[in-house]
Amino acid sequence: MLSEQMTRKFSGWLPAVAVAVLVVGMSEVATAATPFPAWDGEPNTTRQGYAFTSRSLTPAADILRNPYQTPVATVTLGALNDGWQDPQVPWANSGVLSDGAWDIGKAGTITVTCKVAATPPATVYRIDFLVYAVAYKGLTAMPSFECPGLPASALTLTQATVATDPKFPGATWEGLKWIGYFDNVTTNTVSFVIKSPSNNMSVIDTYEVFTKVTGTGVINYDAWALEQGFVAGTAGRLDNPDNDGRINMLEYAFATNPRASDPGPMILSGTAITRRGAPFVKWSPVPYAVFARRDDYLTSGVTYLAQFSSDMKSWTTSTAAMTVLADDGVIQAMSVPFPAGPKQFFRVWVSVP
Ligand SMILES: [Ca+2]
Ligand SMILES: [Ca+2]
Ligand SMILES: [Ca+2]
Repeated sequence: MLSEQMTRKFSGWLPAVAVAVLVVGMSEVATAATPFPAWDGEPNTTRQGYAFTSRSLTPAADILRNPYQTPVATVTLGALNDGWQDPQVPWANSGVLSDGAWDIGKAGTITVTCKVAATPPATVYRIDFLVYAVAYKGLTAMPSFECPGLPASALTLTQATVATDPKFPGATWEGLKWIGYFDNVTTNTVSFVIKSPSNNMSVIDTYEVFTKVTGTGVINYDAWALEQGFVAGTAGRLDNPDNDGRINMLEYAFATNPRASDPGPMILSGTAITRRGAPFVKWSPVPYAVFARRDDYLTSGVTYLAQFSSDMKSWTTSTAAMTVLADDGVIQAMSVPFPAGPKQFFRVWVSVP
């Protein structure tokens, strides 16, 4: 006979695993100082680079590795544009390598649309990307970047000076690197848009797009944290910026919102998860505990241990068969039966690499 006394304790530990982020910096003749993603050249990746050596508004890629489709680049000129910057014209801002550049005016755009996989996926997947542009910083302004379908907060920008302009003291060519990713994607075509400000023009020298598809839709903690747009200093696994008692690594493990207080338990309606949240206990038809487990827990390395105790001192990891009650595409509601005993407590241990 089971007592209704129970507790749910949600604990986390950090394993002694260092998470290393490798950024490989290389330079290349065609596109000065391109910061390559660590995964460039791996299977399921593409690369398309534009140096803008002609005045074509639909330039062909100067560097191309995309087995799925020839990408389409479109230059749309905005107000007060000076158009293509010819290397033969004195004073033109023709680029770091003097091979041509586009002054796209105010609110001008350069869009690259490409396939990142041969066909739309049968199951959801994830698209990582790195976009790199070299733009002129003088009387013109830095462009912004938009990836339709992604909020700006999902993008990380790094800016570094590539070269100075000897003709104009103080003017520079700036390298702008944006990284981000889509998850739960069901399309194989993505657009990448660089845009000049509405009140100022930009000159774009080079534009490169790298993509990588991951077939399983795996999202590790660091990628998840990047997508959340955390305020600096609150993205750690043990941080709890929304003060709801659930640290970030558990928000990740249970797929709850790390920026909104949502301390309640998960709610199921039939086989649907109507609210994500903390584990809960059901007493009929037999006593069992239910907790959220990420669909990608195996490939993302997250460990969940369903543990029971009769005294809250000694805990035993359940080896009973678990049942999937529901799946919303990100998490599964896992059911684990209570062991026999007059009084049993339940907790979930979570480790996140
Ligand atoms: Ca150029
Ligand atoms: Ca929290
Ligand atoms: Ca929360």
